[in-house]
Amino acid sequence: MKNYADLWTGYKARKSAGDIAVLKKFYLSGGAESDKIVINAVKELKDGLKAMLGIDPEVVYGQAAGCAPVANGKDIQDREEYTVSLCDDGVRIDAKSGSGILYGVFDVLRTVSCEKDVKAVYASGKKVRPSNPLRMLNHWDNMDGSIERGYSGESFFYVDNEIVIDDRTRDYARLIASVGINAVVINNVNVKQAASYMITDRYFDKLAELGEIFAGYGIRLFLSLNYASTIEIGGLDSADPLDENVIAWWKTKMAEVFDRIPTLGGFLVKADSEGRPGPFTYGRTQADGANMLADIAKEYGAIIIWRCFVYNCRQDWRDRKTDRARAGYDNFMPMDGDYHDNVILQIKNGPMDFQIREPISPLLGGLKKTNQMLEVQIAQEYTGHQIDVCYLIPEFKEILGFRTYCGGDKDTVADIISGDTFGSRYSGIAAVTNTGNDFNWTGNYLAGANLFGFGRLAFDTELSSEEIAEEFVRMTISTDDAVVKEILDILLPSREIYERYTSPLGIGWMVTPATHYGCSVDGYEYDRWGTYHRADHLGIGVDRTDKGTGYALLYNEPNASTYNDPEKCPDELVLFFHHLPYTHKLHSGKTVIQHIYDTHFEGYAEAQQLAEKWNALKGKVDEDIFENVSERFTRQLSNAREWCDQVNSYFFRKSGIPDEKGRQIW
Ligand code: GCW
Repeated sequence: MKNYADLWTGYKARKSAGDIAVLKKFYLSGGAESDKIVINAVKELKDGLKAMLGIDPEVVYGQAAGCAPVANGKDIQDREEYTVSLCDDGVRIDAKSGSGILYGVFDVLRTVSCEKDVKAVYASGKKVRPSNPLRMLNHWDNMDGSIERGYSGESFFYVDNEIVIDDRTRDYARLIASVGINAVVINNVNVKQAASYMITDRYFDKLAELGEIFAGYGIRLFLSLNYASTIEIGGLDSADPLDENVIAWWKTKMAEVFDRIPTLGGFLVKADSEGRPGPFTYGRTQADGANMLADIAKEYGAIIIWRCFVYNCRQDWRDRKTDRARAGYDNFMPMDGDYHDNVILQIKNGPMDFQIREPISPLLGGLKKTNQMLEVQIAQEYTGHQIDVCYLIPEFKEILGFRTYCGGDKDTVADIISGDTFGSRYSGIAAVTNTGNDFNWTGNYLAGANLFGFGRLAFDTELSSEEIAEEFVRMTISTDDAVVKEILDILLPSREIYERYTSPLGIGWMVTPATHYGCSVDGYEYDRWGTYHRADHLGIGVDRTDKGTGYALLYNEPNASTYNDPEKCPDELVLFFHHLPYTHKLHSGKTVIQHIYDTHFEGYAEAQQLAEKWNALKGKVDEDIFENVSERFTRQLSNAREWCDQVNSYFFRKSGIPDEKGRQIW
């Protein structure tokens, strides 16, 4: 018995939709028959079809007889794209590489698993090109087995400072490859203690083995790097990126690392952030640090992913000039064009941190001459710890669809990170992952929708939140239409419901310090982290306009003018940008204070409705899944109630303005 769930690679028996005879034969072209990705793909295909439909398909390599190719070589521009089409006696998957074949196979398995009609889906040939070059998961796993911001058990990569490789590791590779992930960082960006030694002989053999397993599923292994390795493990007294000894040390080190871990794709670096070392210590820029490492890594075809999460975390709360939201822009924008071509800047969204609602980072659409990646978080650090259900794909869709007005037609965040806008070679999207060694991988079973959904969306940013959620539910919970509908009704509104019972109008924070779960309105108000709501008896919000911190003006027009003006600013972000009286009228027609009361009462009531919906599914879904989610809902409701009552009481006590509807406020 496995001690973990198979989730969407579980392949339970399926009803055949339409004529499935065509699934008895597959023509694969693109990858070499001996390519280990192709071998894994064929095994997956055979295992999957056998388990779901009892079919053992014949697999033929190369050109299929009697059916014309749908896509010719010219159309297939990207090595990972694939085309699935039908011919008289079978299905063909055309690709340019093993990865393309693998993704094509997973496409077919998904179709069968969702009980869709294979002939209808592939009748006119389905061609899919990944939207993003890099589709990455960032693990914040520590080598002692703990996970920073982990809400689903311990790490499955590490126990007691050793790397673990077992069946779960292999199944993890399958699981994430099946949704299109092609890169993974396996250690926390806060690289300390044993993790600093990842790039030493102590771990090379295991890392090489792990890299090979991932490579078998088209996934590149990456490591987070300690910027001050020269000091911490190298015995030097400096990490100055322009120091010759430092450069020489890294040259020797990287030669060794890439020799011993040939599949390694490169490194992710958190520098000069929250106590981590970086080039600022030596009076150098972020570009100096990133370029030094990138120039050395380039020889090995590797890349340096450098995070833009650089800000002053020792701020004085009395200081109203320093604005954490600005920090990424201020630290990275001035050097646009200076970062070398194998550096990618990884831009956290939002610009503050991963709050339930923030504007889009102005670096996206600001930077024009720099490779860039978007960073989101599916670990629910600020969004309910995988206790509260919070399907995040609608939020990611909003981010991707945001028009930056950086010039030209292709100006959305999706365009930028796909590499289309500025023609960049390296770009993409990363998520801080929500996995751990819990049986169901993600704590709350429904949080699996975020892991599944992130991969699917990163691969195809055109997919809708609804389509993705439906695939997840059909593949992992139930194919019964009525059950599917009920679960979609829980997942789809869950993010907005979470937003309603937590912090209002884009102000964010108000969370319990350190853990970040549960309400504490003033928890961070008089602290050093730069995260304030500035509420007094008259009003609330942070003035980020031209009269305040000037942050609103970092956007391209017309976004800058929209955000700068409280009359134009969208309601959901208005307190992020403006300090407003409680009596200020929103576009909705409500006052700020009445909006706070209404959304909190509604949000709590809606959370109760979600729980009721789930409880009505007893007996209709697997008992373990039912119990897992049901238990989480119990905790979600007490959390939502606290948020509702504490936020409403706090603002009633500050403002003295009663609720128009006379509901109970404490
Ligand atoms: O939001 C903060 C988290 C830290 C995290 C940091 C980061 C890994 O609270 O735990 O550290 O973001 O993104 O680096």
